[in-house]
Parts: sequence; structure tokens; C-alpha cells
Amino acid sequence: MNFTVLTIFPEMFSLLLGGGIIKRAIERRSISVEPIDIRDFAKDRHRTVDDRPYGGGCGMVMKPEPVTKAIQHAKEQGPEAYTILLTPQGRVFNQGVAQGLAGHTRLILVCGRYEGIDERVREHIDDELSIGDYVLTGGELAAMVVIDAVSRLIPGTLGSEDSAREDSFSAGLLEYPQYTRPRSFKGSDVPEVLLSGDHGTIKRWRRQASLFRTVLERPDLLMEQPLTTDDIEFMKKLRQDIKSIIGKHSTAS
Ligand code: 6GU
Repeated sequence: MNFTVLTIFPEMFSLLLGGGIIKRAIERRSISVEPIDIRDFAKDRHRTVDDRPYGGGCGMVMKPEPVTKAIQHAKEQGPEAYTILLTPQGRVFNQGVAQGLAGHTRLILVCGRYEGIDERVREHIDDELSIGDYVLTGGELAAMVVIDAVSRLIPGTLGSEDSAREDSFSAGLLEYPQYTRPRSFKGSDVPEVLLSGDHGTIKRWRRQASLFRTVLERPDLLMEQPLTTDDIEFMKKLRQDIKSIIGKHSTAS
């Protein structure tokens, strides 16, 4: 996977390239990340990339020429590239979108800045993504989020292939609790079942712990999730337990 990032702050990406799993993936050539400075495509000696909006209003708009020239330059390195604009107006990025993007060989990520980007740049864009319903000062952090999430789905990036397949959102549920040594930490013990060596029982306990967390924190995820009869039985039991507790307390008061 090749990521080309078009930005007026290429130095921000040293954060991503400086260490950790992404750096290792680049060294192993499972991915490449190339930040390109949009200012290099400005025509004046001040390297101007923004201007005032027609019609008036506050803030500045990114000029179309430097951005479209940068996109053209990036496409020359690989015309099959899929071009994405990072903007709060985009569709919301999630694990499913990351999986879709992982199927491409080359992504061009265009980082918007200022109050916006000239509308005519959109003709050169295949897709628009946002990383959530809040406003950032620019698309750079969003681009890093996309690069990170997509990179870990590319074979060779993670140590073991299982870590990408088994984690929270690929399974559609939140992750079950994890423990490592020591067995007892400040009076809090590792659940007995995890020490049992009984893989079937451990698997079922983890599934139910995942369901429990998901019901409490992200019930929306369970609406589109295939559930087994064992899952449903567990949740019915949970519902009954909750009803009993509420019943006890309402007769008491
Ligand atoms: Cl992609 N850009 C900006 N500026 N703000 C955002 C965003 C993107 N996603 C969420 N907020």
C-alpha cells in the first residue's frame, strides 16, 4: 500500500513515521508514506496556497491550482490511485471503510486546511472522509488516523495476522478484558477461568465479556451483528438478573 499525502504541513507526519509499528511497516516495505508539500505547487514566490472567499465571509479558502497540480503530480506516480479528501463534510470513517481502502494499492490523501477548499477541486476527488463529528484545524490528523487504521490491515504490518482479524471492530463487538502477570495486582486478581487452561470455557467467557461490554457501552453495534443462540441466552440471563436486582430495590424503597 502506498500513501501519498498532500498537505501544507508535511512535517506533521514525522510523528507517524518516527517510530512504532508504522515505521517498522515502512522498513519492511509493506507500506510507503510520502508527504508532499502543496506549497511546492504554488506559482508565486510567496508560495501562496490560500485566498479570500468570493462572496465575502471570514477565513481563507485553499486555492484550486496548487492542490489540483499536487493531485496531478501524485497521480502521475500511479494513475490507479484512489483520491480522498479529508474534511468534516465527508462520510464518517470506520473499520468497514478502512477494510475497503485496504483493497486499493495506492491512496492519495488530500488534507484540507483553513475554512475550506475551492469547490472545483472536488472534480479530482474520488471520496471524502471525516473521522468523526467534531472540527479539527486541518485534515492532517485525520489522514494519520486513516493511514494507521488501513496500514494495520495490510499483510506484513502486524506481527501476527490474527491481531487484525480478532480485534474489536472486525469482530463487531468490543474487546474482552485482557490480563497479564502478576496474577494478583494491588488486591485485584486475574479471573480464575483464564488460569484454567480450558480453551472452550475461556473462549465462551471472553465472548460473553465482549457482549457485556458492548451492551453497556455500544449497544448500537449489536443491531447489525450476527448473534448465536448462546449469545441470546446469555443476554436473556443478563436481562433477568438486572430485572431481579431492580425488583429487589424497588420493593425495598
Ligand atoms: Cl477529516 N478534517 C477536519 N478539519 N476536521 C475533522 C475531520 C477532518 N474529521 C473530523 N473532524
